[in-house]
Amino acid sequence: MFLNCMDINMWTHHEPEVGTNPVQVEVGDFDEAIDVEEETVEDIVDNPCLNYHCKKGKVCEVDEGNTPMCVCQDPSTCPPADAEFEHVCGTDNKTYDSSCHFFATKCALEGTKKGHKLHLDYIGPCKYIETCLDSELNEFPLRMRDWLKNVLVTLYERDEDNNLLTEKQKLRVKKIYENEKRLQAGDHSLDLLAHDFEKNYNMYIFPVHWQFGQLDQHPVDGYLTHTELAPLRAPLIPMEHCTTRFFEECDSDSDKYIALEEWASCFGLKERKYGRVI
Ligand SMILES: [Ca+2]
Ligand SMILES: [Ca+2]
Repeated sequence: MFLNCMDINMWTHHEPEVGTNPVQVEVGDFDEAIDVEEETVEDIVDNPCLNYHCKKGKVCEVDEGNTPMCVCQDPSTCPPADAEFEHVCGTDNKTYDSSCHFFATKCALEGTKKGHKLHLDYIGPCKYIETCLDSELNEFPLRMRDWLKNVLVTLYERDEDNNLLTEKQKLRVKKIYENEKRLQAGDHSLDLLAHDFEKNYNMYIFPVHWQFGQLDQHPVDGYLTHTELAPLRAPLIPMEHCTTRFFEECDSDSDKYIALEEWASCFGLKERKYGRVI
């Protein structure tokens, strides 16, 4: 299956709001490695756990002194999954009922080598994923760039008062949207996509950078960790068998982080254009 068959609303089963940027919506689901500061709120007398935030896989409990603390959640307390799309596949190639079950299990393994290596791999039950051939890998950025551009244009069209984009972002997308030479969304041949990238190169720069900015949030440092990339990667893998290989190779220096420069270059952007658009 290819990206150009994908609709912007492919994630709507998680978020019914049409046109919402899937990436913004999903971030919270993958914050396994993001340590949220565990603050105590003094005013809450009755339930010290109210407003006490625990990271995914943990729940708040009070000790003998009525002090709240985060403990691993018992997977059996996770709400049962209503449908198959709530299942997730771990890097251990095991299907978990839901991301809640996954993170609770991961929490129980904290401090072990197994736990350290275990990540949420993709959304949906584990399945056989074809090997990505070199020729297919080369097509991936072509389709992904086109898709990112269409996602942005669709967000812009539907934005109105939703503020899905900042004013500055809207201005940038407006330029793409109003450009008559823009390749309209559709099922295009790879030749046409390649040709359009060459001809309308400037229209592709912002969507690629915008996506990076959407993901680079914890922290905002110009690098994507595995966890930061997850909101884009995890729903894509079951549909696009080159996803894993593409992002692995994006990390060209193999330091486990995708730097902005690495990101831009794996989408085919030329180096000298980087700084201008962020
Ligand atoms: Ca980051
Ligand atoms: Ca890297």
